[in-house]
Amino acid sequence: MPTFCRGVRSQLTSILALPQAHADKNADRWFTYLFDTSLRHNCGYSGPTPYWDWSRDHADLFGSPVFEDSPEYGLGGTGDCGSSPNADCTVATGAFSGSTGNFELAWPIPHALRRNLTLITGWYPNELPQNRTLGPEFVRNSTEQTTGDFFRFQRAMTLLHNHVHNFVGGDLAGDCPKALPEGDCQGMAESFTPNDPLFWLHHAQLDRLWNKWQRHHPSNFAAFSGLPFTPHNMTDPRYDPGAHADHQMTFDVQSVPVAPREVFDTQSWPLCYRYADDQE
Ligand SMILES: [Cu+2]
Repeated sequence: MPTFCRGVRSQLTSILALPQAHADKNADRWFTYLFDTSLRHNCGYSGPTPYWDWSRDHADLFGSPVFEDSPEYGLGGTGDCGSSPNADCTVATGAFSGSTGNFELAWPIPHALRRNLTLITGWYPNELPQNRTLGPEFVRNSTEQTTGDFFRFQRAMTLLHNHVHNFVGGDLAGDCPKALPEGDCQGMAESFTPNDPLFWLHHAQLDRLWNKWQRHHPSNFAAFSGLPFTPHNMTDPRYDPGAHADHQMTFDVQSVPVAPREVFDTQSWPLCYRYADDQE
């Protein structure tokens, strides 16, 4: 499945220059779309856009087929984090294995893909174990019990979002490469989480859930507010009371700004895609 494509890396880095892109649903949709478009234009990719429905694998996340060892279709498993002092969780199996030499990451320093699969419990107080939160029940409640309330839906998605990043660890969790002094990574973690190709499968899944929520009830479809994680804290720099459906989001120097309203409907221009399990 994954074909190595030179040039995408640099494109990606420029798409990535925006921390905001990681924070909310519509930015996510456009961001994933830009990456997908780049794969098609620059690499000639013409297949479907994959997503990882981790809720199906929640009972045994470690055994999920996405982590298979096959160099042809497997994304590889966890890395070696402890066999020697230099071990840096480098992924040694699957298509992106460091040993194949055809997948080298450039940012924040040249390094091989890293993962450190770890099931975290008690990350937040009074919280269910990570793998239960990622299960179908929580997902169903999030999409079906939050009608008309974008903020509550967004909060549930943020929790799911963070859990997967943290479970996979390594690049996806923004762990600093060992070869770089910890201080040099300060504030940069988010900028290299997309190093792991799994990033796109995870974000496509979140986009799919937003789409599901939008179609669950008419009052959800265009429900959007720019409020991020902490609405009670007005000093949070991520709090943007001015954000609304027509607010132009700028991404990078290469792409035109886009307003949330333009990406509400995945099935119309400019997006034009449909999820395989969408109702006609
Ligand atoms: Cu993310």
